[in-house]
Amino acid sequence: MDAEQTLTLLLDNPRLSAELKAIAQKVYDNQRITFDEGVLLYEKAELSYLGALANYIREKRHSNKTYFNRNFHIEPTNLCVYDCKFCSYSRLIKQRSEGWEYTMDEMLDIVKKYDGEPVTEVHIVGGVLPQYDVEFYSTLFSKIKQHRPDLHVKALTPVEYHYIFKKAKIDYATGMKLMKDSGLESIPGGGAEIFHPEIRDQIAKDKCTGDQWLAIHEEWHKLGMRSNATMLYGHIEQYWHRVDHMERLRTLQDKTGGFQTFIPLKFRNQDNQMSNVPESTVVEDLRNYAISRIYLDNFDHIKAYWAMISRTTAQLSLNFGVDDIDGTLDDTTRIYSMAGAEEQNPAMSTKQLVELIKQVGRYPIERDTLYNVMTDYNDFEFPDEPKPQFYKLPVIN
Ligand code: V47
Ligand code: SF4
Repeated sequence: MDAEQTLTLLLDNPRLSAELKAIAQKVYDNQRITFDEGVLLYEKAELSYLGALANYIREKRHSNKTYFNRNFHIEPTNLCVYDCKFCSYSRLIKQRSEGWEYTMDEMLDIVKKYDGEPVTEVHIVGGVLPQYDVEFYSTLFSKIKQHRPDLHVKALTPVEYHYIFKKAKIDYATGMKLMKDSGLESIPGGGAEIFHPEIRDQIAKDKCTGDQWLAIHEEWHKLGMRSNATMLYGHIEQYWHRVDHMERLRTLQDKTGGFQTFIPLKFRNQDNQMSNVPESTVVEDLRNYAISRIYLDNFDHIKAYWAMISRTTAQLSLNFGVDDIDGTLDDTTRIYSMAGAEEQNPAMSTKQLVELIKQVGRYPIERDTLYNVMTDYNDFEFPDEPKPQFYKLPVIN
């Protein structure tokens, strides 16, 4: 049965409540759901219902295609002037002796380590420290581009940009233009957390507000550039805060069209000041992916960060609206390993990721940052792939 037949069956189900049927009909008719309907989905919809709707949208947009990107990370430092309660980089958690603060040359050495490797993107993200200012980052970006012009620089979040522009006494528009001219090509989705001040003030008090986060992305989009958005869910927020978060993103996306991908980030409770807060269940994670896919009708992609949710949940997520999986290579992103990532060593080779996607009947597509297709792995044979071995089973009489 395909995704359309599944949704049609659901619409014909006499036991489905009128309100959930109305939402399913909207999805079938390609209509946008409202804020209240978003909350209703979180409060009342079962996983199988949500999966039917989200998978219908996913397959209409992307059929079986599942994207991934070969990138590597640079984390300039694991120390931070801010004190986000969920973060293991926070100044209250991290003792200076356990910290690192890379110099410009050390960061360039990391880039050089990947010379000759088939990576298309460097993702730069980490803590906020005073020495990493406008001049530092603009020089870093231009040096990376000088060294390797084909490497896409996806770097920093509005948290860093707000901090460094304020210090340099320049406005967001001037700052983002300067970053673009220095070699910045896109902005990752981090720093969004939960926009609503009722929650943000409790978990991420001093850093940029939700409005400032959105304003910086808006300036970036005005320059014709693309970015991502995240949502840190499953801690002290209520369902309506999640819908409010997505509503703000959907509204900005209507205005600019600059977002590419939405990445729900499951709150992990190790090694931070919120260890007493229980983590969401797998069922809740899948429901959240599905509702994101349904609500954000103007976002092309929903991405799962497999290192945080485990390989099996990542596979499952592909039936709940996700069409993109993050993370290949020997890319041990420490921000996650420290927060209690599902995988102790979150490293997966391209071959393993391709297999993970194929095992659940989807088509792996390697993309670049802007979703240009690099390699279609559907019929691809890895050169060093061992030939399948068949063993004769003993005949038991
Ligand atoms: O903003 C911090 C999150 C984010 C925890 O754009 C935590 O392609 C869970 O944004 N539990 C940074 N999450 C990472 C990020 C990202 C990741 C992958 C891809 C992209 C992209 C962006 O990490 C932070 C924060 O929301 N984070 N601590 C934690 N305990
Ligand atoms: Fe700093 Fe970002 Fe961690 Fe907040 S989430 S403490 S801003 S590294």
